[in-house]
Amino acid sequence: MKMIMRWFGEGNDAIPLKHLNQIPGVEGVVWALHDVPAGEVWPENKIVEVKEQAESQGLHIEVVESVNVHEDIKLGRSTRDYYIDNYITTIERLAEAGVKVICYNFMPVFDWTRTNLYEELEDGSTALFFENKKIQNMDPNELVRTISKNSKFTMPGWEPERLEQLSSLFEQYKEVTKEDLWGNLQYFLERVIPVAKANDIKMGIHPDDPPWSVFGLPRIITNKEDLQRFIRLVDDPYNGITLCSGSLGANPENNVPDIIKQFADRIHFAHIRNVRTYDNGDFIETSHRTEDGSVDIYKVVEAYHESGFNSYVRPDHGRHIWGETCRPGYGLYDRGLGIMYLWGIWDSLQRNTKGE
Ligand code: DNO
Ligand code: MN
Repeated sequence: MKMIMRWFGEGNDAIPLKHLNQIPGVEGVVWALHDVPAGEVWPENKIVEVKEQAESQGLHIEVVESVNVHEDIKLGRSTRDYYIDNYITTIERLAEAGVKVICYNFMPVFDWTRTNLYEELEDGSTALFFENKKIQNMDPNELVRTISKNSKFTMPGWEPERLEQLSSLFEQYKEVTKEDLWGNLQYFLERVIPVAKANDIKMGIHPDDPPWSVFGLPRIITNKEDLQRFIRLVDDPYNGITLCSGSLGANPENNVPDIIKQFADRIHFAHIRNVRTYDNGDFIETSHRTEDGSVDIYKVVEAYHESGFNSYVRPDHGRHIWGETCRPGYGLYDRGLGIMYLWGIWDSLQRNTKGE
């Protein structure tokens, strides 16, 4: 496992790079230029700036999350070629800076969706929560207000300028079926994957979060069958997956360890976190420990280990603990604890395999 931590950039993340570097086994940051709107080319000087900041603290920048896909590409509008060209230029510039993996998603309008960013767990810690009934009766604008109001940081996927066009986006998606979305994804991949390959950058799609349709918008990367269809759209190792145990695990029908074993050679980036699921479709993010949630994190790590996985891993989200005030899901402490849990499992599996 190549352990990395997400970092939102100077001034946009309360956690100093130095602190990330102090977590055992962390070798790099997962980053993005969060102030560049989806669809625009990432400026070279800003890429170099992040590279220099990270490297000065002994951390590499080999994984980017996310280069967001412009809505016109997902909608299949005639302007998509312009945005795909921009995407390609960004890929080339990132390759130049030494980036090896790009994580992205193909979810219409919203990225991850939760109803409360600070739901209290039994021990007084707080975590991101999804309440199924609440979302079914909710106006999407209200959700946007809740999310933006509750965070002093810009939340990736919830950028105000993108969300200003909410009603017009919803109007446009009315016409778009799941099959249309598959077609638009294929169109995007057929142009982007050859460039990624030529630049030795592996693309990893992040599954939909939650892995089902929200607000009637189509969602297509939700389970094993979808992933199977996805990898065949462009059957090339550079067309890969960011396997998120928490996103897929929000649906109890998804057997995450099994999915990992099936797609191991196409997983370029692993997000590992736990969620506790409920029969009514609610779920809450918990600590990484298997006993605390519904995803068997031991078996998740074991599945990677058995598959000879040697790519990037991040602890994805964590709870807010020890009085930390920070970006929802991205505190230092619980993610640090998560990393040590993952190393604990990994290191003992290593020893057992070697018979030491
Ligand atoms: C949820 C998170 C996501 C992820 C984006 C990637 O599990 O990892 O917010 O960052 O969907 O594009
Ligand atoms: Mn994830």
